[in-house]
Amino acid sequence: MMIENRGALYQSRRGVGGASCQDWKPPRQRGPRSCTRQGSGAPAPGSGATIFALSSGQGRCGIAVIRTSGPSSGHALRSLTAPRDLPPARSACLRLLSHPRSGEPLDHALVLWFPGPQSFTGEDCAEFHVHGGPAVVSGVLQALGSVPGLRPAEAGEFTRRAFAHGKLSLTEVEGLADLIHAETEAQRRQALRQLDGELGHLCHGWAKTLTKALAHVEAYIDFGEDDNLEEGVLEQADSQVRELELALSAHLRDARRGQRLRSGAHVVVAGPPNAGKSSLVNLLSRKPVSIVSPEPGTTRDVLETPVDLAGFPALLSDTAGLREGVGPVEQEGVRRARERLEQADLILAVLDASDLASPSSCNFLDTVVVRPGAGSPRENSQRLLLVLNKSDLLPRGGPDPRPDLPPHLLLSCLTGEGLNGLLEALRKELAEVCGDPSTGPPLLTRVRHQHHLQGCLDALGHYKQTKDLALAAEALRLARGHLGRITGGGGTEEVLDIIFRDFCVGK
Ligand SMILES: Nc1nc2c(ncn2[C@@H]2O[C@H](COP(=O)(O)OP(=O)(O)OP(=O)(O)O)[C@@H](O)[C@H]2O)c(=O)[nH]1
Ligand SMILES: [Mg+2]
Repeated sequence: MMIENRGALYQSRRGVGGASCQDWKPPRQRGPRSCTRQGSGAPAPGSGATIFALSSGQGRCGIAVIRTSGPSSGHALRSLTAPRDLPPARSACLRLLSHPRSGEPLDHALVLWFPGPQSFTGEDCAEFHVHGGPAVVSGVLQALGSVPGLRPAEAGEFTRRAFAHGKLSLTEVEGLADLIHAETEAQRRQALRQLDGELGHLCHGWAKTLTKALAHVEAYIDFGEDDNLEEGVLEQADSQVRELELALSAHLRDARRGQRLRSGAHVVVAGPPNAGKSSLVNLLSRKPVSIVSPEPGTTRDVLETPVDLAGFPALLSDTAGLREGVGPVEQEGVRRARERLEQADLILAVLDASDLASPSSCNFLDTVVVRPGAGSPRENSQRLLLVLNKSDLLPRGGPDPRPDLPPHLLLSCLTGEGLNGLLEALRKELAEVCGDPSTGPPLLTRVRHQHHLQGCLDALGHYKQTKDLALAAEALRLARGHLGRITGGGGTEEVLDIIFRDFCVGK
């Protein structure tokens, strides 16, 4: 905030010097309002009914878990089980399940009773751990459907109820969705950290700082002329805002990383023809994605495959060998390869170690890899790993084929020698590209987080620019509102619908 005109502004608010703040109302609440989890406030759509669903995966399996949530859960449990009394809370008990109408036995199952609010959803919940045969599962689901007040759950409805009852914040809900969809180790770690509330805690910490700054500004508005007001309250608010701006900007710069961790980094394999690019793609993806042949120019299109690369999710692209003076089809392949290179987060540059002096190798080194001393590092945040393939063709134990090259790895796709080293290098590179979920601050994994962080920063920008104390306080409130919305405060129904759509029925 520009504080040089403070005195005049303070006067203007008191109606002495101007009308700019005539409509301003005294702050209703000056004490710290922490942004603790309170639930969404709104009841989950359709809450009141008791819902049930199969919560474990579909298909034949050893054990299947069916659960209910809602006020009739206890009644449902009693209706299906013999003996009919409720088991002790949160203890597994073996019960005979039978159909409440026909009395037909359905299964011997472990049942659990979770009286609300100490349950996943915060409501009364019951779980039936039945044998996983399709007929058992459908029999128990039908039996539950025959209990009055029960209906099948919709996708994500259990989690939506947990959110509505303040059991999970929105970032934790997202963490849970990510955990269910996690396919790689890094994704699992990241999702678990988010589910554990790390991102939420970070936002709460930021919101607390804003609450303090706001309290200082409001105190000045109310008591600016009083002698007993601590010296420099506005300066304190300004320095709190400055620190926060730095922290938020740093996180925003890293936002792409978290998103890559959720959706996969773009790893593009490129190089001159016949270097072994397709062989490497097949080796890394452990399946025959691309045709491999001794004929240069075999790959002409971009071939994509999602892979787990050293624990990180990646979209691996095989591309046409880069060379000039070829027919129109291959030329188009080369154009597509170059286009894909532009979009890469990480380039796996492959050269034939036994053919480094060829014109296509030299050209690739000059144009894509950039030799040491030849120019600037890569412009954007794009990273590159240089791989010299076909090391088996080099004399055993011989000298490095080109010591003047940038740092590189020797590999043989044929024998697999050097693969572990490459995977380790990939792990390090991808930890840079996607962020390392084992260490460091929690990542912003969604555009939604990025949007609100940017909104918060914009509001702080207004705070700094305005000379009007009332507007400055309003900007701080706006900034805090953005942080609150990351964890779910005041979330609109549409946002909630989008987030809960990621869930399956039974979660
Ligand atoms: N000796 C040896 N041969 C290899 C190795 N890797 C690949 N090759 C052979 O090199 C030839 C070209 O391999 P590809 O994987 O098709 O090469 P590419 O770079 O995809 O080729 P284009 O698609 O034509 O650009 C094939 O005959 C492979 O068997 C290796 O590590 N050692
Ligand atoms: Mg190929």
